Amino acid sequence: MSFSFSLNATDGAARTGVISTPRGEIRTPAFMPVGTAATVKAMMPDSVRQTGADILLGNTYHLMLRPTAERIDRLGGLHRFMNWDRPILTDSGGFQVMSLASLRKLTERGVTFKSHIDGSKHEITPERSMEIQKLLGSDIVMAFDECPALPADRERIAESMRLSMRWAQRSRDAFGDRPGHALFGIQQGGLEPDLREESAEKLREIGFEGYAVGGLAVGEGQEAMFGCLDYAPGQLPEDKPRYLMGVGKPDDIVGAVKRGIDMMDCVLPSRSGRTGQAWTRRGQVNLRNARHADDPRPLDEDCTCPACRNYSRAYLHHVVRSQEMIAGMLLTWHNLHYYQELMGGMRDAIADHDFEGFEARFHARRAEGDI
Ligand code: PRF
Ligand code: ZN
Repeated sequence: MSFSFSLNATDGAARTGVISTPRGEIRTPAFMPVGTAATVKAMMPDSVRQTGADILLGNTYHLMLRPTAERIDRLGGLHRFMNWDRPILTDSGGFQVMSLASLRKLTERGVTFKSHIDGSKHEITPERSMEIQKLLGSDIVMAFDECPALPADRERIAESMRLSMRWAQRSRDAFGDRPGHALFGIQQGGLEPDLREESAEKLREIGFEGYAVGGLAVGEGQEAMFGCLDYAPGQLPEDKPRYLMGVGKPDDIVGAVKRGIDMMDCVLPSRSGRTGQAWTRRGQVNLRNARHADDPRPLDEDCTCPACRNYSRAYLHHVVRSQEMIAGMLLTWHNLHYYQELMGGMRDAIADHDFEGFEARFHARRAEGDI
């Protein structure tokens, strides 16, 4: 069986469909929980699946440093290593080098850097990134790219985008022919429509199984991001999945799907769960807040996750304040469950040609606020 994408319905620019892979189907729009270090922190893989996730994201950068891609390969690949047998998408490393590593040096060849863990020296090139992602056994491999933080001047954005496009070609050449596995190209070009188009044209020319919109959610703000998403997805092939990297809050996700995005990932639901933050239909709730201390009600009475079915706000408040491990476990579960419900709601609304109604209800409930 090979890798394919089929669209089931569209509503305006919004789309719903299915990505088929030998490791299972991915319903789109899809949210990918982040499993950076071969674990979605505080969650067992079966629990992640129970929240409704079809696919996880892993990271080249972290895994190459620890425990190394070669060790994971010797142990049977990332799926077996972390006990997740469904699809895994891996990011290619460049973006994480730029945000986490020290002494970074960028050349035509690739990037050299010192590990944020032990200061050891490493290099990633497009060829090495493809090799690492193959050793991991990733189902969806990302091309190796580079992305400047915004705001940046146009010349810097153009140069960086053109370097990423040369790396995209080298990534395609090094990836080779791997039936059942996909390589996604990554569009760059900041907030400049003509640079985004130049990037998209180059990627279309090379040819990929899917296309990411990269270089957004890097400091430009939601309005500017939506401004770019008003045209960027439309510059990419209609018959291939479109992935918005590293986004975002629930309202970012709804706005991105409305503009034609099929896949997203973000650490927010898992990371904020570990700091006592919950996301619900009524917006963000901070369980550390003293107003929950005596509250016998569930976090969200409409939610069917274990945190909401079995525990009170008072209990969640207590374990957050006491820094008990179960606080991170329950809130991560709830947040991932909420995100997956949100995606399912959007898939159904698009199939029913009622995305507008969905969006209106989404914003109305948040406007009421937490009660
Ligand atoms: N490129 C890669 N990974 C990323 C990004 C990117 O531009 C972003 C930007 N939001 C997040 N993760 N390779
Ligand atoms: Zn819940």
